[in-house]
Amino acid sequence: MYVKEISEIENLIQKQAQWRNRCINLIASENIVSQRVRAQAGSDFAHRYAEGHPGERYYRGTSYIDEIENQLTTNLKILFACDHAEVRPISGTNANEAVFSRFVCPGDVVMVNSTPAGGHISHHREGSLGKFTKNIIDIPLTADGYHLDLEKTMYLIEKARPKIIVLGKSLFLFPEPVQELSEVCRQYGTRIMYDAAHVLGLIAGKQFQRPLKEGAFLMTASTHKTYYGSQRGLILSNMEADDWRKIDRGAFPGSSSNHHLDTLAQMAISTYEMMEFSEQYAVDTIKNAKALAAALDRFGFDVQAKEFGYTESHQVAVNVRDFRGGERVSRNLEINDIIINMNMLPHEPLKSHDHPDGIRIGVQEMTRFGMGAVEMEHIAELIKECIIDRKPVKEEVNRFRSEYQRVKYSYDEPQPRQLKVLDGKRVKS
Ligand code: DSN
Repeated sequence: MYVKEISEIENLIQKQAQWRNRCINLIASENIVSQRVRAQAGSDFAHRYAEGHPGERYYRGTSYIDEIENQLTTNLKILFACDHAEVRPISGTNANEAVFSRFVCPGDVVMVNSTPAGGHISHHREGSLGKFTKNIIDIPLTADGYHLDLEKTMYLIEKARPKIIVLGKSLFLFPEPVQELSEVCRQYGTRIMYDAAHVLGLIAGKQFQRPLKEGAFLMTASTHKTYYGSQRGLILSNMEADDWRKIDRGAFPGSSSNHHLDTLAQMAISTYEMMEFSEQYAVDTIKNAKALAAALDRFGFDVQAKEFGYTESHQVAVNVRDFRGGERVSRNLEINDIIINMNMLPHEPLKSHDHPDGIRIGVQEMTRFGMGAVEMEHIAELIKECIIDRKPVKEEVNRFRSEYQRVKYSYDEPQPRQLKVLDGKRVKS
């Protein structure tokens, strides 16, 4: 009865894959998984349940996922040098909710990055945090807007005694001063929560700050931005066992029931890829972001934080008010198969969220396809031609992108041909 409708959906799925494969994808919160990880999407685990912990499930039939989950947890503890890893949240927001639901009570003060400053929606009054307290205050920023004002923040911590300060954000150009705040936070009983969603892969690759080492009480994250895993969430920490039990209950039954076992198995594979390749990937990603920022600046764009070297992450922020704002610019780029998102910049009032001055660009996905500084220069040129010269660039975007199809930093790469022994002779396999 619905055969035609189903075909239409299948057709849309195919069209999406073909289209985004022709595009220069620069959304800072996305990435692609390797072929090897993708091949496991929709495995038998996609149909199963496994509430609880490996070996102590509420369901039978879980012995294989138990083994996978144990391996993943062990590997994450090694990769991030921490005592605890909670892998059951199915998204970054879900991970944040697991924390807020156990550590924030009505009336508690919590300090966060404001939305224009880049704070994630789950840290806010309208998002997950707002379900647990309304007493949410913004972290003060320095005049440039991209750094926390240390003196004012310390003063506020002393006066307001927040239960938690949430560092880490979605417009995330520079490391947060975790170490610098850790002493004053200890003194006033404030716990530092670090939302590493955007920079998890850079932390894994040891090219960004190490929040847990610097004094963060815990780190939450999603697993599919600079950490090129399946779409899930994580909580990592060195906290005491009593506190960790609260996180455990926050994750299940607090913020999830079943935890989507097929993407968990994919995440276990991605984590091995990260263990092997994240260092080089993080180095290349940050180098590319700096190269793209410098080229856009040279072509006449108002690239943010120039006096600080533009960026130390995978992101670049640009004020495009002179080109009719982020909404118009992102739309024009999309017509030309360059995909970015409009973004509020720190100087903007909250009400500008539908028509902000800014765009946010992330280079992590194109880096994964093997692009380097030369390619970043070409992407900047295409953006300039599209936005400043108002020329169509779609054809060149598609041609250029067709040259970058293989997912690097993974076991998808052609391996050196193995020599194997056959009948006493060494031959190529
Ligand atoms: N809102 C997403 C981002 O684009 O940064 C993260 O969840």
